Amino acid sequence: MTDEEMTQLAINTIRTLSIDAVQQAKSGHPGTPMALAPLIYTIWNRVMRFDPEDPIWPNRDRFVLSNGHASMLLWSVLHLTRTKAVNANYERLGHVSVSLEDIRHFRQLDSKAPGHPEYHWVSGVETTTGPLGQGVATSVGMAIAQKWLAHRYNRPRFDIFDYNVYAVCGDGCLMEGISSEAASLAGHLGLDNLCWIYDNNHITIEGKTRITFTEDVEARFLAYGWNVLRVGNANDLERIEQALAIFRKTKERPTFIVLDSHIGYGSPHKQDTAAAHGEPLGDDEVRLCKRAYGWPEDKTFLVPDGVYQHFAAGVGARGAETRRKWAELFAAYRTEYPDAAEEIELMQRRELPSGWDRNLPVFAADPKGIAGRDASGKTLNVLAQNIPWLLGGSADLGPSNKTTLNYEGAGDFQADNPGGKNLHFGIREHAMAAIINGLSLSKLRGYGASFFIFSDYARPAIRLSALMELPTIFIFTHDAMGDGEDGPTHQPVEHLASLRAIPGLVTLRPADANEVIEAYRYIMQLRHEPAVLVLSRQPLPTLDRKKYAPASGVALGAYVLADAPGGDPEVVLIASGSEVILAVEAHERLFADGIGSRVVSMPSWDIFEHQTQEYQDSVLPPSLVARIAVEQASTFGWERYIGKRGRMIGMKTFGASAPLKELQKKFGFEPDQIVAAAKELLGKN
Ligand SMILES: Cc1ncc(C[n+]2csc(CCOP(=O)(O)OP(=O)(O)O)c2C)c(N)n1
Ligand SMILES: [Mg+2]
Repeated sequence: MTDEEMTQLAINTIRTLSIDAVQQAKSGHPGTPMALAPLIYTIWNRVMRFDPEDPIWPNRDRFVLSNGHASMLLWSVLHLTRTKAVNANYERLGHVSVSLEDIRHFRQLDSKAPGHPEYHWVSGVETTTGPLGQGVATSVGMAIAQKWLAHRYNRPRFDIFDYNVYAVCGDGCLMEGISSEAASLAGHLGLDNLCWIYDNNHITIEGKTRITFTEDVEARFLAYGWNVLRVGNANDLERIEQALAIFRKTKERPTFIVLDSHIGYGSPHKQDTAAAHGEPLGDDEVRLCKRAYGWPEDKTFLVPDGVYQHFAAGVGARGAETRRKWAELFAAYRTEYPDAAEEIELMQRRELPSGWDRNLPVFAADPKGIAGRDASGKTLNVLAQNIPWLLGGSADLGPSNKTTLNYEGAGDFQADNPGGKNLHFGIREHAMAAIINGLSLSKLRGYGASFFIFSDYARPAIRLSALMELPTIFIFTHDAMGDGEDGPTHQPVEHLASLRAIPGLVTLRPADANEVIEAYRYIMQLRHEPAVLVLSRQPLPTLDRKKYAPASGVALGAYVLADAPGGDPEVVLIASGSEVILAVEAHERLFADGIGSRVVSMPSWDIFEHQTQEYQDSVLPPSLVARIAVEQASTFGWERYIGKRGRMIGMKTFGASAPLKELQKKFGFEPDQIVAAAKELLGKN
């Protein structure tokens, strides 16, 4: 067999595995894998530096399949390259990541060939994709990470980090706003390590793109500052290879390759139609496709002789050699630069450097207090100095969010200063959150910030953080009605409830400056969960921790802050954030009136629910049914803590534009109103 024939056989193996898997599953997306098999083949077998033996080797090239519905491309190539599995402790397991059995069970329970690429579930998947646009936006974070890592760790003769990032996307990805945000930023930053390949097939689910998407995409990317290339035939391997070679030589600009393709390539009745996008071809059409490829029509899930070896000789050999050289390089680097090498190793395991929490501030009791965002800014500035790879920024609200790192040498990340620790995302919350995911997937500790109200603009990517189990950090300030005069457009109501509903996401709303520090202490130690920190704009009194319980209770999610004498309260007041101080004042007044109450500070439902039942019952004794929750947010969900007989002082409407004091009065967030509710509940009014 000639080389060319072998290559064609390998490409058709990707095609037919994809076709057979979709047919067997009776669902899935065959058309795009049929069209893009040559592209995937070329990137993987001819270009990428990826060692199937170690899919988490730090200097591997990254591959992102942003059009995640074409997942069979990835399952085919991971299988054919015999990529090995690793576990959550970053140990190599010896067996293959995606077996032929998995592919036979495409989209079935427990198969390592699920419907869409899932990071964490299948080794070799660099990021979860499926929500269109997320993959390409995340790839920008990966490219930023490479630039930052190279700047910090490379030394003369030691190119420890010099990998490239490849992302494949379709019409859907490019229609989604997030990709425009991300492409605009990538162009601004001149990320020449980033290559997007656009599957220009003129088809989406509803038909031809001429019904919705007729702009000049190439001109748009040129305007973003990208180098734009075009390959007019998706089956032309030499042209694809050439375009990828141009990418690798291009400096100071990311590369955008437009690849003209035919969805369902080879299918006599479905090629170039939307019907090829998202349904099985049908038995007859499958036969006709196989005939067109010169494939045995009756064979299913066939991997012809020589195909595994062909991938082993391509990406396998190149990857092994590159990784071997890198390992040698890194060994020498470790001798010359032991501290830098140790940082790299810690980072890979998501561990913290020793002394990571030294010099954290402690705030003395102060009735005037300090805003959550200010306490956060002080804490973050200390942590970022202790943890070199903690970096991030805001979507243009740094001065308001107090997330700017202003210590000497922190610097701004820009094309000409890739070592800067302040990222400027511009007003692009959605891309920001995806980029934070990309940083985290590259093992940096990334944070992103905005007003809490705009968490909505970032939410789809935050959700993916949780799905991927990434320790990302989102810092949202102006957490309730604190920006009073800005009015209801800027006052979050349902946001806490909505984020609390995301499985695995740790949402924290601290009550005072010391709770902010403890929240950070908790967050920094997370390795597999994202966290959202919800902070006040306005000053909050710093509680006297000699009088009240220590703020370390934050690590338990909720804790008894103040209690009735003898620990035998008639009523419990549960609050988070800025409302905790109101509950404390109500508690003091109730005490003066001879009513024993308990104040529970509850910064995090999620953390609290992970405590033992015994602890939870000690904070909220089941027999104590007189319960009042106070939170400047939607009442939605609080029933679980206040029970049928409890009261909730929360928001059932949007807020209003007025000074905070007036809003607090109007909506019931005053100690007297809490006292009145408690007395009413106890029948003592
Ligand atoms: C954010 C988002 N919206 C909608 C979908 C549902 N969806 C999946 S694929 C698709 C069409 C995508 O068209 P294109 O990217 O051109 O893919 P092709 O059919 O060409 O492979 C849609 C609407 C999705 N996955 N994500
Ligand atoms: Mg398309």
